[in-house]
Amino acid sequence: MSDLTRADSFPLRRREVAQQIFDSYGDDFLMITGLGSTNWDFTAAGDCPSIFPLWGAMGGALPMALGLALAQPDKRILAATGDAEILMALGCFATVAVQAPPNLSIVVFDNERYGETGMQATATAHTTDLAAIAAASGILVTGTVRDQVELDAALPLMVKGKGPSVHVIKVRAEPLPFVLPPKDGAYLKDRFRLALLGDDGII
Ligand SMILES: Cc1ncc(C[n+]2csc(CCOP(=O)(O)OP(=O)(O)O)c2C)c(N)n1
Repeated sequence: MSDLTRADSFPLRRREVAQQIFDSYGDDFLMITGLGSTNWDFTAAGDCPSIFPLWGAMGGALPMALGLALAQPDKRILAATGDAEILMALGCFATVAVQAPPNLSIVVFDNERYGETGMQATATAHTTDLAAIAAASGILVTGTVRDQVELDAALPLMVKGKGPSVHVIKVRAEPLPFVLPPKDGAYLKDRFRLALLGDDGII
């Protein structure tokens, strides 16, 4: 039987994990953060123009990151998002596996909850193993990270390793204060394009 409260005591804390990922990234990184909590986590870690936060487009993080990885092969692309967001777009794992961009890392902050909408349990609190689905889709580098030792081992793969990769990080289910990125979509798009393309990015 599943334990719907086990995530309440997972050792890894999402804000600390986000900070460690953010601090490990080089100058050439571009990041897509999924709607809701991962947006707030990476804004807290260090809001910057090369992070594009998706405010409400559930299911959009992987398609956007995949397109970016294919269009910008000289950049490292990181998609960081939640378990429910991934569950809404599971077919993307298959497309990522087939396209296989070596510069794409996918990190799932799996709190086993729909955090933003009331902490209802997701399928990962029951039976669903997202890393296993990614592997069965054909993504060669996959893993589940449950504590700091495993995170320390996985971090170099996430930020430097050959992709595509999927790391599912089991993070504590905890309500945290909002740390919101800018809300204006046109502004976010422009600052991201400027960071990537310079002045030519704005037309
Ligand atoms: C298409 C769509 N359906 C529902 C929502 C409402 N919604 C916003 S965040 C969220 C849950 C996100 O959960 P998860 O991706 O696991 O992130 P967490 O906040 O738990 O880290 C939902 C259902 C939405 N924004 N878009």
